[in-house]
Amino acid sequence: MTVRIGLIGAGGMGRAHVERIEKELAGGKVVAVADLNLEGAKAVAEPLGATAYGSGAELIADPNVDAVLIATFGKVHAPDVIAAVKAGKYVLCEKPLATTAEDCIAIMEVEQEAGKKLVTVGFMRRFDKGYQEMRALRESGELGYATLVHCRHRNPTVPEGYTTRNMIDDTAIHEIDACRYLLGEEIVSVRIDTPRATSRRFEHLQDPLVLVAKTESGVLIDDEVNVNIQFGYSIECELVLEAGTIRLGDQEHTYVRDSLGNRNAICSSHIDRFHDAFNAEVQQWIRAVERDEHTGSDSWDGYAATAVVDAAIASLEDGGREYPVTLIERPSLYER
Ligand code: ISE
Repeated sequence: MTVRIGLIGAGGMGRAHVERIEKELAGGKVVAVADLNLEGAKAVAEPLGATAYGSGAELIADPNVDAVLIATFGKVHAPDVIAAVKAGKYVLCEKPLATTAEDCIAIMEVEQEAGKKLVTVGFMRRFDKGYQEMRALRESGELGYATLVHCRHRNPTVPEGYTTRNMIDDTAIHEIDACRYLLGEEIVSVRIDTPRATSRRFEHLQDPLVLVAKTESGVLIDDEVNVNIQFGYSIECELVLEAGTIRLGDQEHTYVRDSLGNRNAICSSHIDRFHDAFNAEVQQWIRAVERDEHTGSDSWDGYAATAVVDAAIASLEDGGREYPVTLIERPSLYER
């Protein structure tokens, strides 16, 4: 069976997904593309022989669409996710699931009414071999239990429309989920520290910032979010355990050694840095849809991460005070 996919969002992320589905993955075909900018949707749809729509709602209602891939901005995700679930269609929604915990709860409610998990949240780092090995080694217990996680999330630059809020809900949300995944526990409190700002930013941004969080067992997480670092896209993560540390490998495939020293190329964006992880994630989703199964992160993961985001934003607006993260009771649909 070929899974007929409807893509909502014809921007950079959406186009990268089309490219992988058409050229690198098996079992899926993009049959419809929607974007509020209809011309943008047509530009992506026409070469594929797909139908273009000017809204997510029309695409979701198309009977030729089996499953929906959402790659729009986080703040417009919720209505499309809810409509897709109500239509009984599997959804792979790019992170964040929604930009408020309230919207994530609304999504979980319709999913519970549907009676099965239909929503996968695009936390692609869970498909990165480095993070997977880190988690497996921690779980083995060989190095004792975790006490700290040090994370660094550096982007070369961001566009003018990107806000300080986005540093948390669009950028740090990756580490929030990655730490939940690595540690297997929830985050219970968070604060935002604001160091001296870089001059290489748009005036309206508070860049860099550091998110400091604590988990149920007391593990301390620090995440440097630094989105105008100029030199490239750079993700670091070190898990500190009682008897050793585990550091995420870098992005290199080869090293050059010459008169200038030892070096490897540096990625310029998440699309190349996590290319293999994205492929693994989308391929697994297509295979699962074929079998009428859920895969990957679920709406609870989307909700729990956004609840941390909400508390972090409250901290940022309140001079960096520590805020508790309060979660609703986990509905049985999402029990592990
Ligand atoms: C973007 O949406 C991503 O998901 C990238 O991984 C992240 O590095 C970037 O800051 C976000 O804006």
